[in-house]
Amino acid sequence: MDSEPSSRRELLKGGALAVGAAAAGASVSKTALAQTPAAAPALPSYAVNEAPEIPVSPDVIAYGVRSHYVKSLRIQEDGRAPGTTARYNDFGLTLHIQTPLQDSIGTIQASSLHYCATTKGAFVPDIDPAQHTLLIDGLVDRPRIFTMADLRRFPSVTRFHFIECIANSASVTHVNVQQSHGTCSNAEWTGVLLSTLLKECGLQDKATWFVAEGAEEVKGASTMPINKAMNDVIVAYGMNGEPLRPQNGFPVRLVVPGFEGIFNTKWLRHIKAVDQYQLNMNDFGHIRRDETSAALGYTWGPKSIITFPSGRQKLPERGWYEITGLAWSGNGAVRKVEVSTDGGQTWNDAELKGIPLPKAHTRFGLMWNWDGDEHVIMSRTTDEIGVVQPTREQVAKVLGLPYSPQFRPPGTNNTIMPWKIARDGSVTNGIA
Ligand SMILES: Nc1nc2c(c(=O)[nH]1)N[C@H]1C(S)=C(S)[C@@H](COP(=O)(O)O)O[C@H]1N2
Ligand SMILES: [Mo]
Repeated sequence: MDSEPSSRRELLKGGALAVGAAAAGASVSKTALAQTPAAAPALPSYAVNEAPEIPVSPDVIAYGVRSHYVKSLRIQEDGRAPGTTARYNDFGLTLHIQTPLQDSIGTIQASSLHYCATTKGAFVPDIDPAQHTLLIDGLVDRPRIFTMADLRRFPSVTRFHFIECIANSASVTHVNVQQSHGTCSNAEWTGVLLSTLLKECGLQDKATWFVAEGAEEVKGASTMPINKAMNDVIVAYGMNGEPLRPQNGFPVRLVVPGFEGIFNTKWLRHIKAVDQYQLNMNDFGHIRRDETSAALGYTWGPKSIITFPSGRQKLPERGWYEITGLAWSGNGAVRKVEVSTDGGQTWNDAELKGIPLPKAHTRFGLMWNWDGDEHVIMSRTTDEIGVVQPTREQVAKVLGLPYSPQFRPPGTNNTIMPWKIARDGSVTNGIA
């Protein structure tokens, strides 16, 4: 009986000593260390406010709020503060709300911080799920209307996927990650595979495309290849453990893994199987009448971004830091992430945190001892089908476009993003 606790004590002692030795970078014998134990620092004291000084409202008990010390917030596109007027463009009201990826921890965005985008005059509709239905018709043997309760009776899937708007990384002058990459988020989605519902309705062989439209006035409709529907599209009602938020499509939306954000139809009302490409308002700039070119062209290539240290952050002193960020690809799972701390001359393999999931964010990290000099840091990822995240220079070359240091690829931009660390530790956009 006695031996177990004492040997455990030995083990703990040994463990602590081993850590001490590693930290000191010294190879000292256990006995030598044991004779000179470091004095434990005194725990600093501070005043802890306890109830009833901090009132706990019924809302806090019923739903919960984060600590008031945590300030991370979404912003409107281009850095506008929350609550300011949305941008009007030729199509009507276009609103992008960006997630603070620079503050993100782990791989998912809390639903309250997930980015939001509406297009072409869309406003967030207030939908009663008890009234809402989804119609599937067109080239099917048994057209059918599903209530939300009907959808819950089918076998569900729960999967992590990113959604990324084509407008993400639309400029090269952004000052921080929220502006450069905040129109992309990763969440856990729960729902029924669209293939399950299409089979239930007796999808006909001649169907080659499908159209999905939303419940709001402008419908947010898109046309997609039927092969995508039969592969991995989710008719999702759940997000991060609860029903979707209204801004993200409550009560039901499409999640079209890996495709540009616009295809992830929110407030989903109608799916129609068709045998040719249908032109919708959403398809401006996206027209692809050929199914293969559509499937390839709508898919996000491999992409990654360093979230720390990144624009507007500051390293307080030289020494060890974990360079960390997120990587993803519309082609499948992330296979590899490399980090450069010398402007892309040499690359080091980063550690992938957890098992990379298909078409989902993967967090990476690389320990780095900052020497106090100026550095340009950047990450690049390779996905499971072997595609490597390109530089802007490579994209310009492939597209035959003139390259300048400020070159911004047309369409989806998945190019490598550099951050510049100055001698005072401040971090800025490394492109300009
Ligand atoms: N019905 C409908 N679906 C829509 C939109 C819309 O305006 N209406 N916006 C699309 C766009 S442009 C994007 S990028 C994604 C954003 O999804 P999120 O707001 O959940 O991040 O939803 C898409 N689905
Ligand atoms: Mo979008």
